[in-house]
Amino acid sequence: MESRIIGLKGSGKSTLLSALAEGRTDGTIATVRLADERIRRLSEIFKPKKTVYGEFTVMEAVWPDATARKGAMERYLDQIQGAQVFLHVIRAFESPMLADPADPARDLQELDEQFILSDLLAIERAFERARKSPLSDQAKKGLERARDALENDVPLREVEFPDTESQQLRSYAFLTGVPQLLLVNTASGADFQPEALGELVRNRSLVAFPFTEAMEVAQLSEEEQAEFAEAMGLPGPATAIVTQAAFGAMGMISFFTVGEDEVRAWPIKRGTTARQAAGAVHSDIERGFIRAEVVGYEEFMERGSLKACKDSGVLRIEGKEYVVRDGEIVHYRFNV
Ligand SMILES: Nc1nc2c(ncn2[C@@H]2O[C@H](COP(=O)(O)OP(=O)(O)OP(=O)(O)O)[C@@H](O)[C@H]2O)c(=O)[nH]1
Ligand SMILES: [Mg+2]
Repeated sequence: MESRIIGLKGSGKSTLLSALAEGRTDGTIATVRLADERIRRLSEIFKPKKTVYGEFTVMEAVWPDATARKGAMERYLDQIQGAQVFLHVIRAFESPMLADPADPARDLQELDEQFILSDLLAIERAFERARKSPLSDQAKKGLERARDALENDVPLREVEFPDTESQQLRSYAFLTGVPQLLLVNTASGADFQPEALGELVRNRSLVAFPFTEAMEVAQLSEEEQAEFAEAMGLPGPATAIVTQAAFGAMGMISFFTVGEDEVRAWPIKRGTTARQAAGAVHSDIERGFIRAEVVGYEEFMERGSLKACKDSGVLRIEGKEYVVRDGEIVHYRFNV
């Protein structure tokens, strides 16, 4: 999974990256583990040779300097292509390095407007090119629907396109189509009221905490992090808060495979069927799918072993169209 940290100059993007990376970063990019207490507990039960968490790639996209030469904004917009989720950083602390006082609403609005403009421009260019090589009807309809929304300040992630249109639009990789998580960087000890941003939040999840303190907590051992985060009044260690919220914003869930060799989390889109989900594990399992044996995480934890689940009848047999739910432990039967 790919994410990008976006946000205006000096908002705290690099600080967030180092808090998330817990020391494992080369400066602009880090691989961050998707915090999941359930995997840790399953691992305690199975004591597998290997425990695998979900992972995110997190990359900082550096906001262009006001003094940067022409084309800097275009390069910036290129840098953020390919992300499945944006971690949108908003400054709510007074910075000695910046002339402007903190104004989260102004900053949020500025970046949102940039994204809308960028998408409108892409649509305009698409219509221009269409004069030479015409667009399909579906593409044209999709682009018109997108333009109408954007002209009314509605980001494309809020627009429901018919399947035929959204397929046509995928190649444009519109910025406002990407889900966002709002991360407000507060001054330490300061409370942040999301109401301060009012309507601007739209339907995005929002988490507020002081990044500098989160970065300090991230230097500690795993055991100490939760304790210190609580003592400092943070909602939790940065990796836990941010990865879980980002995961939710993308509409992703996890299912688990368990055993003596490996306990592993598999991130999938909500709504994925058992057979499609098998493809995440191995294409052979998807192709040779026979059935899935499924038990919910809580049901499993109450019984403590797969055998006990089977004996008490909570281990279900599901077919290929079954929609996998968050936290389910899945064992595939397949033949190749
Ligand atoms: N007071 C305070 N200062 C912070 C906080 N977070 C970041 N800073 C400071 O603000 C400055 C900018 O932070 P960065 O993390 O480098 O911000 P950035 O968004 O990566 O900046 P650019 O990459 O230049 O756009 C640094 O001097 C930080 O120490 C915070 O929560 N409180
Ligand atoms: Mg930076």
